[in-house]
Amino acid sequence: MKPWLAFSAPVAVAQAAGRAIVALESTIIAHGMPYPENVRTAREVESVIRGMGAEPATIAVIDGRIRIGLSDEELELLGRSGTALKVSRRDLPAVLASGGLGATTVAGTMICAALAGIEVFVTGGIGGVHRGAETSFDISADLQELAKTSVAVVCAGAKSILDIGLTLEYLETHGVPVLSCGQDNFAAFYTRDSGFRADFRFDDAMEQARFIRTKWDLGLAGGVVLSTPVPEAAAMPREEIDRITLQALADAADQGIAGKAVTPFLLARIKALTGGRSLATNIALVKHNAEVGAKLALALAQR
Ligand code: PSU
Ligand code: MN
Repeated sequence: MKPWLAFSAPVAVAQAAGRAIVALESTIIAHGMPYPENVRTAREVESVIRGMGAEPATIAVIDGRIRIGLSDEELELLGRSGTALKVSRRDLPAVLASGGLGATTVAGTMICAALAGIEVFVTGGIGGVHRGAETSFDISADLQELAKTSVAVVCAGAKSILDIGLTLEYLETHGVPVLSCGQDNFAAFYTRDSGFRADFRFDDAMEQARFIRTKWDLGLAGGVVLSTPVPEAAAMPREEIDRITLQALADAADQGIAGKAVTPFLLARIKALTGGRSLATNIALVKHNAEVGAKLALALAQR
């Protein structure tokens, strides 16, 4: 396995010292936000994690290796290339074998983090069961990855472009616990409350770590979702985001968008329809997730 993995020097040093490491995805950089906000946010999120005493490890595929930890230049490359492939479980062998540039999704990043021995991964929002999945069969590979790969995924819930109720049902079926930090309910990305309860609430990182360690000690392989809501001041008005979401979904249907293009299309449409305000919310919630994730990684490393 090791020939496929390449650790940056800071991540290698942190790992050798047994320090807390937090994985970060790169699809959010290459396909989730526009340049240059994407690169700036990626750097800021890394510095939030460093400031909390943990080591960030942004993950991508570059020149035929899975890179665990990127330099500023590599973040820049991913952020402005415009040609990075969106890499989920299905795509990983192809991008490695071809030597292309790959931005890992939640599923792709979980796989790479697990290979690298990293237990905590911070993202914005997880993929899920799309609205209308009963006819489109569009269910993100993120959910199957959560079912089998033992990484804790810290997020601000799932976007309302998805069917959040069905997403939670799917996770329950696959035995994936959904924890919430700071409130009882699962978060809805741009807004704090999805209207659905999380399975368990743990506000304290030591409690989260105890739950997660217990699951894995029992040999119950698979991920854990830790949802934390967007900070109040950065949340979007619910009615506005609901209206814009419906518009974006209608546009996707009109244009026949399908497969892996669906999520990036919807994210870009929402950003355009909110006049860029959704981007500010997105940036704020990722930084907040980074704080929560760093605390969790420190607690897991301490146990
Ligand atoms: N949701 C977001 N922002 C994102 C994504 C999802 O709010 O950037 C990205 C993540 O990388 C996630 C992927 O893993 O989209 C899911 O894509 P799909 O629905 O095609 O599985
Ligand atoms: Mn899909």
